[in-house]
Amino acid sequence: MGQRQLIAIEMDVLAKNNALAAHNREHFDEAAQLVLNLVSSPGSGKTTLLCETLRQLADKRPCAVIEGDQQTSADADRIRATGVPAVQINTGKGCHLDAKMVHDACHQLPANEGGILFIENVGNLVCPASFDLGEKYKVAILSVTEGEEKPLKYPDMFAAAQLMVINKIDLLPYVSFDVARCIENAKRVNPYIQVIQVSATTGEGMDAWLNWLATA
Ligand SMILES: Nc1nc2c(ncn2[C@@H]2O[C@H](COP(=O)(O)OP(=O)(O)OP(=O)(O)O)[C@@H](O)[C@H]2O)c(=O)[nH]1
Ligand SMILES: [Mg+2]
Repeated sequence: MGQRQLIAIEMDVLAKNNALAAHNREHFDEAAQLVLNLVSSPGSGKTTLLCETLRQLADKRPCAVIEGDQQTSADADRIRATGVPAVQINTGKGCHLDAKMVHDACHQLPANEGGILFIENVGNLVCPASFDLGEKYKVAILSVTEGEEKPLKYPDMFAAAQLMVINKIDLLPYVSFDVARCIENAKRVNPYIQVIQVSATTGEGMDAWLNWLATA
């Protein structure tokens, strides 16, 4: 297959996805739902942060979660253990969620009028950047064990995100990670990106994250 044909197919796939994402967004707006697309490399702490967030938030505001992973229902099980409804999507060979998968998953969740729908994307700093799911914001999670240069190496993701959450700050005394440099790097690819520093395991910084959610 020639390069031109490949580009045409890719553009067609993205155009179809964008149309479905717009449809999702209409539904989310009608239901006054805040929808966030959590993106990161594998293991940055998305599910841990979500579980802690739900423990603190779910009795104040209706919440639901869509989990995306290549295989297993491990993350959806962790979410359900907090009492919050969750749907697991397994993407198999796929490396990202798309708008159709999210659309179908929403029909398996209870109504969530005025609530928050968290979508945990497949752990991957590349592909999920290109696929709109209909969310209001992408939230990029970066943990301090990954290196402060990641926003420059994977700029599309940080350019697409409204917020960068720097997670695992409890590990800062043990790793070589320059927080100021990381923020500088993220702002080079996205001058408007907001930044919050948290530890999902100790709870440090959770207030700032919960305040951001309250006003998002
Ligand atoms: N020290 C420390 N460890 C954390 C923190 N947050 C998550 N972890 C650990 O990091 C590992 C990965 O956490 P997960 O929440 O599964 O990460 P994830 O981003 O959901 O991973 P995938 O879904 O596989 O992409 C687990 O061992 C967590 O306990 C944190 O704030 N501090
Ligand atoms: Mg996870």
